[in-house]
Amino acid sequence: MFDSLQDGLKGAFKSLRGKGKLTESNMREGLKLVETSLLEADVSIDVTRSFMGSVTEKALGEKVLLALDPSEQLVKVVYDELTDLLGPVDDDLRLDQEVNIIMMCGLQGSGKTTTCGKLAKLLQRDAKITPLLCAADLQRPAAIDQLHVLGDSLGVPVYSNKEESDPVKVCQEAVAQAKANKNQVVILDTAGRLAIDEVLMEQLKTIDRKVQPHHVFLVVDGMTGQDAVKSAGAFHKALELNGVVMTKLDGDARGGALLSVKHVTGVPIRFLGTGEHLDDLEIFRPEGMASRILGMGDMVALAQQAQNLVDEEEQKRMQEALEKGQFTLDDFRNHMQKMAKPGLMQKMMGLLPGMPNMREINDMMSQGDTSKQIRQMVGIIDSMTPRERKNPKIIDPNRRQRIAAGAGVQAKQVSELIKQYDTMKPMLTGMAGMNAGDRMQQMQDLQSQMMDPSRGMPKTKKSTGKRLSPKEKKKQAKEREKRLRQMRREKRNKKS
Ligand SMILES: Nc1nc2c(ncn2[C@@H]2O[C@H](COP(=O)(O)OP(=O)(O)O)[C@@H](O)[C@H]2O)c(=O)[nH]1
Ligand SMILES: [Mg+2]
Repeated sequence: MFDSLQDGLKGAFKSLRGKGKLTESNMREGLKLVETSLLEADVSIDVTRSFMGSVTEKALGEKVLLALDPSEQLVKVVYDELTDLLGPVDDDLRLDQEVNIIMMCGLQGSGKTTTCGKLAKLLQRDAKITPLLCAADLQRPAAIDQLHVLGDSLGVPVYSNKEESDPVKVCQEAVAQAKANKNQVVILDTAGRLAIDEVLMEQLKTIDRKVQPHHVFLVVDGMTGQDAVKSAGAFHKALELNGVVMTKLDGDARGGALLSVKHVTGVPIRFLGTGEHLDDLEIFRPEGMASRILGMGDMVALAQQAQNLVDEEEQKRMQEALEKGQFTLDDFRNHMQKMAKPGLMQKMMGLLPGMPNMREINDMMSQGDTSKQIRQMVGIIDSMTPRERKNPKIIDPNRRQRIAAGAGVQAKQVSELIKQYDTMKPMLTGMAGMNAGDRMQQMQDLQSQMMDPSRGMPKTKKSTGKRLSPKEKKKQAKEREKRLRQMRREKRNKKS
C-alpha cells in the first residue's frame, strides 16, 4: 500500500542520511524530495503546500539541525505531521439510540455494498450486534440481490422491497422493521452513479432529511486518486458527512488521496477497506497509517490481523514464548502455515517494516500462489535439523546447500527465509509486553537500522581532504562520546 509515497520519502531520508552533518541548505534539498514524493503520490497541491509549510518550519529548527541524527529527526517531524493531518480519529459509533442508522454513500463501484457487509461483520464480531442491512440501491436490480447474498453469508438480515421505487420509503420501512425486530443498527446501502449528478445528490439529501441517519459515511475508492477528492468535496457539500471509508487500499493505491480527502472534507477517516473479503475492514488509526506511509510498518494492525487468526490458547503460548525472547523457526513455520489463507500473507507482509513493498510482494506472489510459497517455506524449515531450527546461525554454506537440496529449492531461498525470520524475531520478541509509546520508539529504531545498516557502529568518516579546526575536532569528539553513551544505554536497556 502507498508504494510511491513510501518509496519517495524513503529516498529523501536516505539521501539526507548520506550527507553526514546536515546544514540548512541540504535539509532544504531533502525537504524538496519530500515535497516531490507527496505530489507524485497524488497528494493535492494545496495539501502538499500546507504540509510542507509546517514540516519545513520544524525541520529547520535548531533541535533538528543540531540533533545527532538529523535525518532521523526529520522522519519524526514528517511522522508527526502526517499523524496530525490524518487525525483526529473518531472511532466511536455512539450506538446509543434504540435504532442507530448508518448511511453509506459514494460513487458507483466505490465499495459501498461491500463495506456494508464488512461493517455488519465487524459489528457482529466486536460489538455483538446483528444489524439490519437495507437495500436502498434501486438503480440496478442486481444490487438488491448482491446485498442479500452478503447478508446470507453473514447471517445478517436484509430488508428489501422490489415493488417499491422510492428509496426513501424503503429506508423508512427498514427502520420500522429494525424497531420491531430490535435490531440496534440499520445500515443503508444507497445507490451510486458513475459521476456525481444532481438527481443522485437530491435523492441522498431526501433520505438524509426524512430518515435522519445518525451517521453518514462516504465510501471512497482509494485507487481513483484525485477524482476521489473531487467527488468527496461534492458529497460533503450536499450532505453533512461524519465519516469517510476509503476502500481498495490493498491495490496500488498511491495513498495521496487519503491525505487529500481528509484535508478537503475535514471529516474523520473511520475505516479502511483492504481487500475483497468481509474481514478486510480496518478501524483507521492515524499513527498506524503514518507509520505505513513512512515504511515503518504497522505493528498494531499486524497484531490485530494475527489475533483474528490464531485461537486464544495458542496466542497465550506465543506471547509467553515471545516474552522469554523465544521465537523459534518452528514458531515461524507454524505462523506461516496459519497464513496460508489467500491474500492474507501479502497483507501481513505489507504491514511489516522492512519487507518489500506491496508491488514487489504481489509480483512475487503472483508468480505462484501464496499457499505454494508457504509450502516452500515450510519445506525449507522441515529440511533443517532441530538444532538448526533452534539456532539458524550455525547454518553455513554447506548446511545451506543440504537444506536447499532437501527442500528442492535454491540455496538463496534458504538465506532469504532466514533473513525474514531474523527481521521478524527481534520485532516480535522485543514488542511483546511493551506499551504503545515504547513500541513506537522500537519501530523507529528498527526503521533507522534498516535504512542504515551501519548505525550502531562507530562511523568511519571518509576523508574530505580538508583539515578540521581544533574547535571542530573537539565538537566531533563530543558527538562521538555522546553516541557511545547512547549505544551503551541502548545495550543496557536491551539487557534489562
Ligand atoms: N480489492 C478490493 N476490492 C474491493 C474493496 N471494496 C470493494 N471492492 C470491490 O469493488 C467492487 C465494487 O464494490 P461494491 O461494494 O459493489 O461497490 P458499490 O457499487 O459502491 O456498492 C467489487 O468488485 C468489490 O469486491 C476493497 O477494499 N479492496
Ligand atoms: Mg452497491
